[in-house]
Amino acid sequence: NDELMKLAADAKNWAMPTGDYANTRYSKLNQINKDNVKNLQVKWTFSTGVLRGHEGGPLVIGDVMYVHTPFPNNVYALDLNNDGKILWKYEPKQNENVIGIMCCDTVNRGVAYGDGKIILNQNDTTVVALDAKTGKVVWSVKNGEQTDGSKAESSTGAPMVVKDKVLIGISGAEYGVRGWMAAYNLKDGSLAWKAYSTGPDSEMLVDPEKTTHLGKPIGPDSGIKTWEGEEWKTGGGTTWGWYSYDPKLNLIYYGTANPGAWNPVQRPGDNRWSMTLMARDVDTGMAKWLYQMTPHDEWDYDGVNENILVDGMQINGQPRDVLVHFDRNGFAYTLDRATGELLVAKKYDPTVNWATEVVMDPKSEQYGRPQVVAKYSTEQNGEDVNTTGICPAALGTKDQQPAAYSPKTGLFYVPTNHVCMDYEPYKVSYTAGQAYVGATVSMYPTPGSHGGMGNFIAWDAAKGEIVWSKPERFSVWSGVLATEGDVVFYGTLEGYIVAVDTAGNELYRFKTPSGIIGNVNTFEHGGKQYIAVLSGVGGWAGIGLAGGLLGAEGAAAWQQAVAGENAPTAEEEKIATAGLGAVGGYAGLAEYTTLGGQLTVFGL
Ligand code: PQQ
Repeated sequence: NDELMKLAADAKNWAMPTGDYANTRYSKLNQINKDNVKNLQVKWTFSTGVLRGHEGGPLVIGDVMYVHTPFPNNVYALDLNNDGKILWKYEPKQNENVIGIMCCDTVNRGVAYGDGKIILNQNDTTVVALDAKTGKVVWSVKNGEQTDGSKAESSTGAPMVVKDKVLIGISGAEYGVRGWMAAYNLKDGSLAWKAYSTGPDSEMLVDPEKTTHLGKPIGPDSGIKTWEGEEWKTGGGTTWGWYSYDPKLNLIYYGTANPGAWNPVQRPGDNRWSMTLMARDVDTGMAKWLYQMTPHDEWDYDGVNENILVDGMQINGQPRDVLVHFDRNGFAYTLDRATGELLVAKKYDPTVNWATEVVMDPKSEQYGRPQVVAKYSTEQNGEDVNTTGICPAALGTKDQQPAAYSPKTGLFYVPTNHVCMDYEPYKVSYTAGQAYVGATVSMYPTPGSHGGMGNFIAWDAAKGEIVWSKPERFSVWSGVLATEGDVVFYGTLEGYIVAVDTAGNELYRFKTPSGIIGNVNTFEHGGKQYIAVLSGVGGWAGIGLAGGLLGAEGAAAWQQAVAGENAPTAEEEKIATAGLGAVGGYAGLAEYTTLGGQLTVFGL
C-alpha cells in the first residue's frame, strides 16, 4: 500500500497503530528533546466517554486524528485545524454478551487506515471499514462467532493494512477457540485467506516440505499429530497481539497464544502451533517458517507479543536482518527474519526461573527448546498440586504492551512485568461458549527483589543483555515511544506519563486522570510536535478495577493478608485468584488510580 507507506514515512503522521510496519515505535520528530522535555505541558484533552481499559492510541493522518475506545468501540474523527472539533463519530451497536467472554477486559488496540478507510475490529469480531472523511460504513464483515452461535470468539487486536489486504486476528484461547489469522480484501471486505494455528496443513496454510521450523521441514500434519485426539480443535493459539510486515520479503510476522486449556496434564504433546512465531507470505498466507518458543505450555506464556524488525544488526560480526521478540516466557529472541534461524535467546529479567536456558546448538535434539526446571513444571507436579514461586507469572515478563527501538542508540526500550505466581492445574472439560481454563493462579511481586511489579529496561538484542533497568511500582502496561530527540516515553498503571533519556534518567513525569495502558505516540501539526496518550486503567493487570472485581476495601484487606498481618479469609482468597490471578496481584493499584477514559495531548 504505497499511500500508507508514504503516510507512515512522514513523521508528522502516526498512520498505523504500530507507527511503522517494523513496529519500532520510533519517531524522527526531534523538537521535543532531552533538554526541553521538562517543559512539557498539557495542550488539550479529550474525554472518550467510556470507562475501562484504553489500549492502543490515536492515529494522526494529516489534519485529522482518529480516536477509538474500549467496548462499545466508538470511533471519533477530530479536526486538528479546528480546535479538535468532532468531524464524525461512529458508535457500533454490539451485543453486550461479548463482555462476558473477554478474558482480559474490553480493550481494543486501535483502528487502522488504508485507501481512504478507517478499519475497526470490534470486540464482537465485526470488522467495519468506515469512510475516513464521513464515518459512513463502506463494508462490514463478521470474522468470528459468539455465544449464541455456541462459540466464544472475540477480538481486541489492532488490524494491520498491508498492500490490498487487512490482517485481522482473533481472541478466545481461554474459551477453547481455535485461533487463526485472516486477511480481508481492503476494497470490499471479502476474505482473501484464513490460516489456522492448529489442525490440518491445508487449513493452517503450511507446506510440510517447504515450511520450516529451525531450518527443517515441519513434516505432514504437525498441527494435528502433536495433540491427543481432536484437542487441536479447541487448542487456542489465538492471534490477538501485534503484527509486522517486511515489504522486501513480502512476509508478515505474528505470534500465536496459549494452547487450550491451561491445564497441561490433559493435553499431552508439543501442541503445535500454539506459542509460535509465524512468518507468512502476505499474498497467499502460506507460512515460510515457524518457531515454537514454548512447546507444551504449562504457564500460559502466550507468544503474541510484537516482533520488531531491524535491518543489518551486527551479530557475531555479521550484519543480519532480524526480528526481535520479547516473549511472555521471559526470553527475548533475535531471529533471522528471512529464514527463522535462531540467533539469540536470553532472559530479559534475571529472575525468570521456570527454564534455565534455550538450547542454541543446532546439533542438539533440544535445539531451540527451553530447558524446563522440574520444580516449576506444573505438568510434572501434576493436577491439583499448587506449584509455587514460578517467575514470571502468567502475564509474562512482558504482555502485549509494545516495546520501542531506537536506530540512533541501537537499543530496545522495553516495558516489563516483575511478577511471579502460584499455578494449580485442574481437570476441565470443554463446553462450547464457556471458559476453558483449568488452572487456579495467584500473582505477587517477584520475591526478594525491589518490591515493585515492573521494570522499564533497555535491551541489547545482539548480545542479549540488559543495558539498564529502572524499577517501577507496578508493571509497565503501556506501549513505549522512542524519538530522535533522545527521549523515551512510557505510561504507568498509576497514570503517570514518564519521559526518560536514553540512559534511563527520568526527565519528566505527569499524572493523568487514570492508569495508562495505552501506547504513547507523537505527531506534528502546525509546525509543532505533540505527544499523545490514552488513559483508562484496565487490561489484564487492571481487571480488578476495570471489571469492578475489587473495591478499595478489598484492596486494603488483601494487602494486609499479603503482608502476613491477617490470615487470608476465604473471601480474600477468592479475590486473590479472581481475574485469572490479576485481581489480588494488582490489588494495590486501587490506592493510586480509578477508572477513566481520556486522551491527553502534550506539547512545549
Ligand atoms: N489481553 C491483555 C490486555 O489487554 O491487557 C492481556 C492478555 C490479553 C493476556 O495476557 C492474554 O493471555 C490474552 N489472551 C487472549 C487469548 O488467549 O485469546 C486474548 C487477550 C485479549 O484479546 O486481550 C489476552
